[in-house]
Amino acid sequence: MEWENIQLKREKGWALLTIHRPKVLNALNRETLEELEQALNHVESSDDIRVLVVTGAGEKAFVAGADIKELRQIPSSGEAERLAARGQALFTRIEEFPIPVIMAVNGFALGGGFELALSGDILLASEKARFGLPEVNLGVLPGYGGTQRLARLVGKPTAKYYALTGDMISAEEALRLGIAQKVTTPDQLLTDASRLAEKLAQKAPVAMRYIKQAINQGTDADLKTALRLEASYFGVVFNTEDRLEGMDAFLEKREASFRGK
Ligand code: CO8
Repeated sequence: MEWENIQLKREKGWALLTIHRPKVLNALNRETLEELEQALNHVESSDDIRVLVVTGAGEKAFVAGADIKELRQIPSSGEAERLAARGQALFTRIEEFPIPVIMAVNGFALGGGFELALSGDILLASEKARFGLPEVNLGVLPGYGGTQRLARLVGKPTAKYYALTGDMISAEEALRLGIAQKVTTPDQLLTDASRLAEKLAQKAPVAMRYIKQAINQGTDADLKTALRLEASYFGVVFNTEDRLEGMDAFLEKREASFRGK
């Protein structure tokens, strides 16, 4: 499928989604949000795509935020609130997406770009990646989930520090804070992301979907409720053909071949 501001490339078992507005460092305007939604619909309806990798076009930026030119022209606070809610819903959809989403952060991931990166499951960063919530410098606040997802990830004081100062976070610091799971050279980033995508594409799809759900939903609940949820998902996944295949493959000393059923 063809879009103006994003590209979707299918690989074997996974797909690469590139935000492609290099002239504005891949800033997210409404049209790009709409196209992202369409691309997610497409990926979700393709059974053979088991992992999604998201990156930014060019060498400089993942996504440098919401499109400030567009933000400047929003006519009313009601309209601003609606746009914030729309972006939040899109990023929540990514967080809850039924397949793993790997964020391959190649450069600036600022404002809405950082918020997009925080909605993925695994974040690989180039040494050149720079994360930050500079909205405070524009007189606004992070409106696509940044205040909440960053605080839940790194704790309230650290999230407040970065949201209040707008300071950028280096790749190394992001790794230390648990924002990034791995840092790699710029040249190696997409190779590492594709290797990881290939690896995950071999795992049991239904199990991966419920692992994501158990962690996402369980960490928002108290421990007892979360453990009940985990046991109930265990029961659901136990009922799949892939569970028999995985256990048989182990006992027969061969590679499992999962069908997502
Ligand atoms: N929006 C629009 N254009 C942008 C953006 C952006 N976020 N970021 C960069 N650009 C454009 C620049 O205007 C410039 O365009 P031109 O060549 O026409 O002048 C081009 O991209 C290249 O950028 P720079 O020349 O600035 O490149 P530098 O290497 O000097 O600087 C930076 C790179 C540091 C990334 C710098 O571009 C920058 O600070 N960008 C803005 C970062 C920012 O503030 N992001 C937060 C935006 S607000 C936001 O994300 C809110 C999310 C919640 C919204 C809720 C909805 C209501």
